[in-house]
Amino acid sequence: MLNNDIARIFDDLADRLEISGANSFRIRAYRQAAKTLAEWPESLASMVKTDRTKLVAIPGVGKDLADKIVVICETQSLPQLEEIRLAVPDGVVDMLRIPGLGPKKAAALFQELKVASLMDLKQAVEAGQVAKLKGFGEKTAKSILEGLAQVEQTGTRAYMAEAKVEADAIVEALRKLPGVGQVTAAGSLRRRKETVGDLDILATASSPTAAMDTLAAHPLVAQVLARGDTKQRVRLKSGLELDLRVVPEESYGAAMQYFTGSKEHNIVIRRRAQERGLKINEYGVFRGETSIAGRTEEEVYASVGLPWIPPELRENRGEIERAEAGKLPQLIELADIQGDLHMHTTATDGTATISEMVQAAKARGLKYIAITDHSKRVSMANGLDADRLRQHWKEIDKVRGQISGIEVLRGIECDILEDGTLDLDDDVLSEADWVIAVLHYGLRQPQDQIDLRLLNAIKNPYVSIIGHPSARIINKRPPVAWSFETILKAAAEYGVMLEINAAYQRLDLDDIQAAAARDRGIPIVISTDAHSTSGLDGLEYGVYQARRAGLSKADVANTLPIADFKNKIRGKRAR
Ligand code: DGT
Ligand code: CA
Ligand code: CA
Repeated sequence: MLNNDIARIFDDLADRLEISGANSFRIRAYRQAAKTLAEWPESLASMVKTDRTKLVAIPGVGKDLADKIVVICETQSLPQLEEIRLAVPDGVVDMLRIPGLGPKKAAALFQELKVASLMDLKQAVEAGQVAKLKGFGEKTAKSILEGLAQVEQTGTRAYMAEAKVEADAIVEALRKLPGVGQVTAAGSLRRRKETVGDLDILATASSPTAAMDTLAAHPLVAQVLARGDTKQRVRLKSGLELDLRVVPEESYGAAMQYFTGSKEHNIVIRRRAQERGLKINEYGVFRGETSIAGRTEEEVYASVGLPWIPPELRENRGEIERAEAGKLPQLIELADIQGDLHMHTTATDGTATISEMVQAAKARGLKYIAITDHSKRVSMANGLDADRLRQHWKEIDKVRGQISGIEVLRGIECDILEDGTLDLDDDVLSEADWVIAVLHYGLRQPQDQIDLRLLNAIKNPYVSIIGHPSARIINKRPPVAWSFETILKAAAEYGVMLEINAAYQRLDLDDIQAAAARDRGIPIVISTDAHSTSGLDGLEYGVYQARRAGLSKADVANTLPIADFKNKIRGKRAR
């Protein structure tokens, strides 16, 4: 049981309780616990084994929750969840994935129309039943139908970050096996796509049978779906499916190239091979019957006249032409990042104090950070008004004096209100070192209003950056209806930076948008938006997205030394 799996059970429980109309206090407690547990740095399963009395020391975890965590770790399930599952079936919970369809509406659909799956829902909308339901109407029915289409497109893919944790565990288990040589996760995971459909693991092994047996017996695996001599497909307990292919040493590079994809990239590579009288497949590169390459990916690319191409770029978005011209970018790496400019503390909805966050950032080798708690509009997260913010900054100053070797900027994550004004006045914003402006509310406003809000923020002299600019949540919430071009132009003109928010459910800007921003000369900042000390480890996901965007170190402002970074902020204010 990974912490994420445990967190998911509490989230699931909260969803079902909410649909069944339970006490909102309990629901909130489960949700808050899910969030805390997902980010908890220690393995809960090992805590249960070694010292379960420590569970209650986790913020928001009382005796009742601690007992539940123990039961989950010991039985892989929770009786309360199984019980409520009978009253609120999975198909009803699925409906919550539709934007704008909350627990109350899901409950009404289930109780009044017996809608118990997305398919039922579609039929009910098409039969006109939903529009007639009290509290729904034509407009809601139409937006549900749009939402259904969106869920069908994106709903079933797993977050790459979650899939990677599982893939890493399985790769490691296979590597330990005697007779196993190389093991790598290929496919969309290796390309660091934000979501993955399934996992594709490649290995070399003296005994494919032993490798497949090890996979089948792995604790993360729920079921073997198919098995051949060198190939096995399994379903993990998380629901994700995984293909293991055992390949010969001399084919390893060819198999990696083939199964890393993308399909679109590989089509062009295959065409280049044909033009050279060669044939490429997962076993190697062949001239007639003779294999001329296949042991390494470098060999495979060299056989079609190309340098090795980083997996993150393999989407046929111009990388092959760039490789041919010797113009592949030197992609940014995690080690290039010197600062993290977006994080929360216990002052609002974080779980660690200022001092703990600073220590944790320093321990991770960061040279500077910005503490950016919420502004007052985010009342659910105990957002700060001007007085509390000034008090909070004093606390930051105190910590600055106590911890050396890392610079701490006094920041704020300031909401851009529905009418386009900022949640805090200029006089207090002018005292900040770093102001992140963000959209949190009114995300369904029409394009004109969204653009107006973002433009107002960009024009404000004290706003340094727009955080999670599109406000999307992957698989859950679409981007705002902005005119991205308009926003880019304004950001470039006013010297406002744009964030790649590294939270793996956000990754916002996305890869294509970040590349467009870079093309306009807009500095990108990759930040974690950490709500806990372990949240600071999420930087890697933002870096992957930046690499997919083709960004180099020079395109990302928080690779700069602090003095240069500060000059960029000052430069903006001077304009
Ligand atoms: P996913 O799983 O939907 O996130 O995306 P991928 O890219 O991992 O796709 P997947 O798992 O279907 O296949 C892994 C890679 O294997 C894919 O990127 C390219 C290669 N591949 C799979 N099937 C075919 C095929 O029929 N033809 C070719 N050329 N390549 C294939
Ligand atoms: Ca895949
Ligand atoms: Ca696959």
